[in-house]
Amino acid sequence: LTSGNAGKERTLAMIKPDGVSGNHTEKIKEAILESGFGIAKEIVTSFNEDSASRFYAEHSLKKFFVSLIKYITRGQVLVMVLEKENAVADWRSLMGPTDAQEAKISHPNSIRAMCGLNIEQNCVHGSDSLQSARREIAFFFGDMSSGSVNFSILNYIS
Ligand code: RTP
Ligand code: MG
Repeated sequence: LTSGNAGKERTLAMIKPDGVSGNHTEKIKEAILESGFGIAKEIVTSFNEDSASRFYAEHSLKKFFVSLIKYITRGQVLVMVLEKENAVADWRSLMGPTDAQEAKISHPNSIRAMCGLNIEQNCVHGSDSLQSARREIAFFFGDMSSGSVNFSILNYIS
């Protein structure tokens, strides 16, 4: 017997503060489900400066880091674990390019084209590799004793 999860991969998707406050959540979730992803886990939460700096540690030396932390801490985010074959690459592809202005031209049906504003306020996040996906899923959903999630989970949605 093969399990229902055979061949499935998991990735971390996040609707960023501009996506949540802009009322794009339902539209984005529809696109996710229409593209064949399952939503395995889901939470609404928010970053503080500390948790945001740890989540985006790889960008700590970039010029845009301070601005990125300010942006990602400005409101609630919706974090999901998506499940499907080839989930990491397929979610990146559904999101579109980082720069939402570029997305509007080159990938007009992508989520960033629909909901994003510019290269920073681009509405959604997706893990960039299987390794990142494992780290990011553990960051939000790993057990509390690991110390990875020490910011408040404001609201659980089953
Ligand atoms: P993400 O991590 O959010 O899925 O986006 P990404 O892989 O497409 O982009 P990445 O290079 O990892 O950058 C992380 C986030 O930082 C902001 N950013 N701002 N001002 C800028 O030049 C700039 N570049 C990136 C974006 O919010 C980007 O998603
Ligand atoms: Mg990235």
